[in-house]
Amino acid sequence: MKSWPSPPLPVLPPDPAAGPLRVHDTARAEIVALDLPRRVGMYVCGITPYDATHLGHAATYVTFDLLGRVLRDAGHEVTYVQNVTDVDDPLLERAARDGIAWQDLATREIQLFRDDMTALRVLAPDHYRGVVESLSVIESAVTALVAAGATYALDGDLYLDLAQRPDFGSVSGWSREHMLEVFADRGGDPDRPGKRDPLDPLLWLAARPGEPSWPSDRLGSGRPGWHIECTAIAAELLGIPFAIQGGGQDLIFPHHEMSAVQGTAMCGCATFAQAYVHQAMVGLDGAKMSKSKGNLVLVSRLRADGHDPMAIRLVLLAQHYREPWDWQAELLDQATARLQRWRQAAAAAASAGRATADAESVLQQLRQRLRNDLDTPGALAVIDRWADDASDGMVAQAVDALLGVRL
Ligand code: 5CA
Ligand code: ZN
Repeated sequence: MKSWPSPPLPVLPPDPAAGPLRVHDTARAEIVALDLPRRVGMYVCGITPYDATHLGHAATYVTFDLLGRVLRDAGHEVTYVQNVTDVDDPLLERAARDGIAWQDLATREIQLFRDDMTALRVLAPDHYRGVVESLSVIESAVTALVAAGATYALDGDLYLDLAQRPDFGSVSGWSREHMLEVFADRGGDPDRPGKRDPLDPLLWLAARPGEPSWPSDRLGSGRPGWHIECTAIAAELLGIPFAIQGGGQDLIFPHHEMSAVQGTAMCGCATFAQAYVHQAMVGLDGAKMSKSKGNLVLVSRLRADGHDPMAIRLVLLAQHYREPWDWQAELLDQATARLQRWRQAAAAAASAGRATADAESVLQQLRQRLRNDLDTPGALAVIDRWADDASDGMVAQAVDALLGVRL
């Protein structure tokens, strides 16, 4: 489906001393130096469009925007794929509650998300894919798993048989007890009688009265389970294995664990993605900000209240992606003041119209910080110091190219 317009990406002087990009990989539970080919694939889990973009979503997509910028700056060609879960239980339930067609709810919220991403200057994915438009790809993926003998049927529904999958657990590293604690709350059905293992993920849900379904000669009418949508879309557009699987930490289990184990079962290979990068949860008053709880601060609300989207972006960048944090209005005040300081410095530098050795050092420090596990608080401190004795217009270009903040 249509994504959104990408902002222009300034070209920076090449970096002769580009070191490896270091980032935290959930599967290895440590910061790793990424060893990647020039062309890399990045798959980031997109929204389920039943409510408007909140700051937790924005934090996740700005983090992966940043990772994409840093990869490009290090000379990689990035293919960025993001999905939209435009049919799934939470969307159907919300549409029924609000007396609106699920398709209309999805269309409205996807458009709002596009507008928010555009305002935040998030580079658009190369492929923005909904589930509904990917049904034949997903159907083929499930069919391949059936043909490989990796599945079993239960009253017309299909499950992956985890007992056959020795790599299950390798993404999260969680114990079975931990998995079982959260599975039901995160879309799983551990208590369904007849499942071989309570954790087995649903691949295909046979048509139910009153629910949307699509015909399938091979599987019978139905609709896909949640995890297989991401496995199938990533496999089609990036191939398995690909470089980076991303999303919020709430997706580590079951979503990314299941997407990965389904992916390795499909390709008969050992790895689904080379690194799993996860954004910590953004909260409000001590609880995870979530559409299901309704404790939301919406990007669109802040924009409508007249806040500069670049200040909103700076609030997000001021937090390290692996540290959970709570939204507070003062954070936006601080970011607004910081943006003003930076803009004054950029204007002063532009009118002075000169490039100095200082700018090269700022750029180098910025790159160093970001390549070190996306150290955005450190990167912002570099620009703060520059703004204190502003001397060079090139820094504004670097702030735009690497941090996505237009001064
Ligand atoms: N459609 C699925 C992924 S395939 C989904 O999780 N959708 S979502 O709308 O619930 O979330 C969209 C993205 O925002 C996911 O990557 C999720 O991990 C992330 N996210 C959701 N809530 C928060 C939060 N409070 N803080 C940070 N990230 C969040
Ligand atoms: Zn996903």
